[in-house]
Amino acid sequence: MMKRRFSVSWLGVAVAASLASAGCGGQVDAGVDDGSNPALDTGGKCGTRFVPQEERDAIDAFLAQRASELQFTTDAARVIPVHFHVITSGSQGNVTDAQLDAQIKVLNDSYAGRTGGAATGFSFSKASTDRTNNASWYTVTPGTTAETQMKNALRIGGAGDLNLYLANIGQGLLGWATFPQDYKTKPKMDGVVILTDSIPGGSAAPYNLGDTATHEVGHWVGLYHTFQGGCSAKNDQVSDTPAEKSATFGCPKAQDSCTGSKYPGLDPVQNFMDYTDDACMYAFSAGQATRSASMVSSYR
Ligand SMILES: [Ca+2]
Ligand SMILES: [Zn+2]
Repeated sequence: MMKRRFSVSWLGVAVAASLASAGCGGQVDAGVDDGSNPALDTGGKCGTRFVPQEERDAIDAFLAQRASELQFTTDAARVIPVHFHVITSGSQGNVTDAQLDAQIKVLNDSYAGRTGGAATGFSFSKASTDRTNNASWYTVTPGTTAETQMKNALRIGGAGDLNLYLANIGQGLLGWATFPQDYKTKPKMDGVVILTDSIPGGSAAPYNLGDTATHEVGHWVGLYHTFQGGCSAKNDQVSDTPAEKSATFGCPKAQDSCTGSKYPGLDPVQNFMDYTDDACMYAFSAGQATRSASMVSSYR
């Protein structure tokens, strides 16, 4: 499918990147964290909610306390069972089992560091697949009745089970996810929703190599966007991902949006938690591996 693209301006600052999609509300993470733009409507490619700095700080305090109490180690392997929920509308969206297996392989290669990044302790195993013909769920978007109905009807397992919904998501979004800390209060809503055509063999080029799932599962294991917090000391709460001012699209060779001695390093545009093309994102950082292990150990 073609992704809609457009450019927007905010407070006179041109957001020059062509942004995939439109119509997203203030819940999505636009990468700007100065508190002045709760209704910023950039239309990111990811509809995962924006986690405010206070919540991020509280979580990190909890992780630090837990680490000191439990002598927490981050290298433990964890196999994550994946429950695929394929939403169809008549003959549309009915992807093959081989495509789902290919998506599992992308997740495993990405999280094992086989594509060039750091190895996390996570691997993924297809645990179940169900297929549901429902025209209104097929165009599900974040925060809707369709989302609640779909997840209440289909979700399987506990906090450590990854429920991966495939649908022809509306609003031009590629996907969205819930965070580990959200499970406790909304267990049925826990999971990841991705655009059907983003999986390997899908038609959502340049986002059809399976990295939408890699990115959204990154949120599900507790990672923020690399541009979370923009040019700030903590930005994405990961020390080895250089600060990045806003989401990067396309495939820039090198880019440095947060400059000066305060913000060393080039933008992590090759990181799975940015918005670049699938062919251009291939890495998690060691710090992200540590953070995600800590988050999953603490909350899942
Ligand atoms: Ca960082
Ligand atoms: Zn995202």
